[in-house]
Amino acid sequence: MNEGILNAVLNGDVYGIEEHVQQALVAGEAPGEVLKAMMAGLEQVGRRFEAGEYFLPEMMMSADAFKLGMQALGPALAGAPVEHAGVVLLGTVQGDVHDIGKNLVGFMLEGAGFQVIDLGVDVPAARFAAAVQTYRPHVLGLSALLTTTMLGMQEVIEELRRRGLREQVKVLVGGSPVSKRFAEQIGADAYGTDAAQAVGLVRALL
Ligand code: B1M
Repeated sequence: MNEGILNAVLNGDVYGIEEHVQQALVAGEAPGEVLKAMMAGLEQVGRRFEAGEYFLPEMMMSADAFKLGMQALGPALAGAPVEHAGVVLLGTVQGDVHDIGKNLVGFMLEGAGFQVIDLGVDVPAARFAAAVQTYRPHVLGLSALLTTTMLGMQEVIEELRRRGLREQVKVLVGGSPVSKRFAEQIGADAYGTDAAQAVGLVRALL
């Protein structure tokens, strides 16, 4: 594990992270390994936050460092472009501003050749439904990181039903508090544990 990269995320080193990532890539480290180290850093941030050692400002600096690291890593991780495989609409549900996981899912899907339309964060159910009507995606991907906001996924599915759109789109849900059981309960088509798996699931759904 690249400790320098892990610590750059953990310490919210927004000035140093890009250099750390570039150095690792130049040294021949696999992009997937660099990403693993960045994610391990965020994992530790979460633990420190739970333990009351980190507060919102530290968590935000770490999130910013992660995003800058992703920017530096992006081209290497994406690999060669492939043919257009389908359209995926993505977003984080209402009340939730966590977007790192969602962005990673979107990034991997784009790398796999899907066209990704990202609605961003804090997206109300009505906006998801309207976007399904407008863009006619093959798959709607919903992300939530809070136990409170994951309930918003059910609202999105209900809103799709109300508008007669549910059968037109497959719904994939994900995010750390979400489970396969929860996905089944709310009537989603699939549950993804991580970004790499999400790509396989989207392929399978199509
Ligand atoms: Co917040 N936060 N946060 N946070 N935050 C968590 C999620 C938390 C677990 C921290 C903790 O207590 N240990 C906790 C949630 C507790 C709970 O509900 N169970 C928490 C909390 C409480 C909060 C606030 C309420 C804090 C407060 O204000 N008191 C607040 C809420 C704000 C809001 O949304 N309304 C808040 C705010 C923030 C920041 C803004 C500071 C920042 C987010 C910045 C951003 O995203 N732009 C932040 C961060 C960074 C975190 C942690 C540290 C990291 C999250 C992350 O990006 N992980 C997080 C603790 C942790 O997770 N260890 C925490 C890395 C990312 C790659 O993983 O998002 O899980 P993840 O995505 C994975 C999978 O889940 C999956 O694939 C991804 C890649 O493999 N996946 C999908 C995700 N979406 C998917 C969709 C799919 C498929 C797979 O298909 C569509």
